[in-house]
Amino acid sequence: MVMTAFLQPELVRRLSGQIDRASKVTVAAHARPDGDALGSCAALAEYLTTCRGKDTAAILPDTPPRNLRFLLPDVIPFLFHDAEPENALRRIRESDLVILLDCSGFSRTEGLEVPFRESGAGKVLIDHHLNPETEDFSLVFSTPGISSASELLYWILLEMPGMDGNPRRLPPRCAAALLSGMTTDTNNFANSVFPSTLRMASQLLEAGVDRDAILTELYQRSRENRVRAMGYLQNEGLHITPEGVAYMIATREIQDRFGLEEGETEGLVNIPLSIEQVRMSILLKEGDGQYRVSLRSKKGISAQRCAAAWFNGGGHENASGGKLLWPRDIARKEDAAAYLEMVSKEFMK
Ligand SMILES: [Mn+2]
Repeated sequence: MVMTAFLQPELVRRLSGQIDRASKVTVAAHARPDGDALGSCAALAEYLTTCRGKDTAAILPDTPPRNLRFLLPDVIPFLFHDAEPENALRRIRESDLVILLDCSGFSRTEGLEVPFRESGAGKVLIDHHLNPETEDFSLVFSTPGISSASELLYWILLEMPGMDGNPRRLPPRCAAALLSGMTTDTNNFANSVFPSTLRMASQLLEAGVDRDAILTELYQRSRENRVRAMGYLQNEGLHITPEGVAYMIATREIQDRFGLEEGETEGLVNIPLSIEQVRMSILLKEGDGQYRVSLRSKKGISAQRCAAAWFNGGGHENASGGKLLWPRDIARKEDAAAYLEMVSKEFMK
């Protein structure tokens, strides 16, 4: 028996029953998908197709960044709402079961929030963020004390009928996607690593997953300009407040100068935490009418509370996200640095 303490067998039985009764199953995750969002969706889609024979599709609000596209299955449809809105919406209408992963609720699917909420499909949540929107779901797996949605899904799949807790029974692409999602969410085993996380990694390696190939895809295929942009932001763009908050602002101008693509600032926000006096790190990335905000904090400082109080967001205790809008939160986009200095004074006192 591999059951981990955070998983209730009764819930897994109910999930399995819902899968049995469904004919069209759709998996989904949050906007601007990261490795855990895409990895958990790809893994579950592979499982549902290969092991359960279900008509399966995945719907994501946005096209994933280039470095994550190796996770996309060959034959299972992955529909991106920004690229093919009609097909994505039709699929939601046709689905009789929706499983949302790596996402505290439908509000994090942005443009898909209302279509998902209005859908008559059964709805299941599998997630590891704080404060899940449980009222929208008939079945909720919510475990904040775990590395990733991919890890939570791993332990769920091992409890499914016929698996006998044996990871060798997972389809190979499913196993690889789970290890990929967990690897990115732990920042390659640097954060949010629990005993169960290392057990999962160990079991998947024993089952034959090629971790070196995954690392090559995730961390050794960057464009030169990405590294140069990261260097520029850490040099000219890094500010540290007297209260120990580091911040960087990737303006549109900087993004254009380096030709930065979606997802290419991934990981940057973690770097200032290596400085001794820095207790929290904030990265702002300029978009249309808003900055997207990433926050990371050291133990004892809650990035989650800061994101909720000042940046319209949330997530995990030490890793959160949000947004800063103008003219609502700040009058002009040029006021972002002054806002961050103010947040540092107010939040850290
Ligand atoms: Mn995650």
